[in-house]
Amino acid sequence: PRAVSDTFDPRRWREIGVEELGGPALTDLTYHRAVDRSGDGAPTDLPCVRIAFDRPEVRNAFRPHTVDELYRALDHARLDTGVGVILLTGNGPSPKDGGFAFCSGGDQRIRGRSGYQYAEGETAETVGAGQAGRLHILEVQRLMRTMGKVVIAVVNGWAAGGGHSLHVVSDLSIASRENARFMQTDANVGSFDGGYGSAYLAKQVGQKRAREIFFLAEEYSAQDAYDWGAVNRVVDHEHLEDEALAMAARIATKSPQAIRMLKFAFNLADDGLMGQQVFAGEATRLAYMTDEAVEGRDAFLEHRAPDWSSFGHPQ
Ligand code: S0N
Repeated sequence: PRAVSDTFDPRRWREIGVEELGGPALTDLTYHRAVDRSGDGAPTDLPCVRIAFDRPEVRNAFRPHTVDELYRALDHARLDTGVGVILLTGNGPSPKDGGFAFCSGGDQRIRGRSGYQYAEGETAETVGAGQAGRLHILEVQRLMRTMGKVVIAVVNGWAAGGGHSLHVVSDLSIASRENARFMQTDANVGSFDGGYGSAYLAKQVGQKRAREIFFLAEEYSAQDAYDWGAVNRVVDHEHLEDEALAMAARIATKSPQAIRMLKFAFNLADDGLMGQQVFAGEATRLAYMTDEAVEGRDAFLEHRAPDWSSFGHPQ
């Protein structure tokens, strides 16, 4: 594949095309599967994908169409049982000025009074009423949060506004020592993420620090983010994706079920009843695998009373 960013090694990836993804070709993102090309034959897939914002000329700001594509790619990765880790990052640097960005949040050029218009050039009047003014980046946040796979934010440049929130909601974050920069600009532009972007950030860095990050909207570095507990690792820019792939490979050596249950356990208390629902759904799925649950199903289908006698009452 073509090199889509300065940290991208084409030998380590293959592009996931529309025949695999389904639907129209991606315009605002790139989507790749990690591969092992060390053997003699065809490359073999590794359990990791790379989803990257591909609008470097606007610091990888997302428009509604970008968000639609992000949801599609994330859900495709969720459904692929061969994938355990999703790297979320930004392509670049910008061809205009060489600037680096992970994501700078909502595209302010197309923000209407009722939210974000569906596409550049369109207005609330030219799209269907149900499509105008959506803030469906929050649906993406929920998908990242509730998918039983590990999402790693690979912060190669600016993480600002809604881009900052995407890093916050990711399970892990790795940041470029030289180019990652963080700023929560929501209050600069009269926009606010009152959900995970702020309240969950406070869980990570503490209330005073989170309020400072939002109320002052000052720039902070990868090292600051590390010191405050907001990123896991700070690495040299040139090794950023190597480190991300190494982390993904290490996670791939772990029990997928344990990772999934742990992620939902970490989420549970902060996500309230929704967190309990997601965790409990997994408990039910595991219970279905027991002879006891099979007896309950079979008894119903065979029109007889269930016989629980061989299962006892666990201590
Ligand atoms: C990222 C910043 C700090 C980078 O500064 P730098 O390096 O000086 O570059 P610039 O010269 O400013 O930018 C280069 C070019 O890119 C354009 N551009 C940058 N960001 C955006 C953007 N977000 N939208 C549109 N264009 C952007 C610049 O205009 C420039 O273009 P040219 O060369 O043509 O002039 C700096 O760029 C910056 O501060 N950017 C804005 C960051 C921002 O305020 N983002 C929006 C914040 N709000 C949201 O994201 C809301 C998101 C949302 O949907 C939401 C809603 C409800 C609840 C939750 C959320 C959520 O947060 O997820």
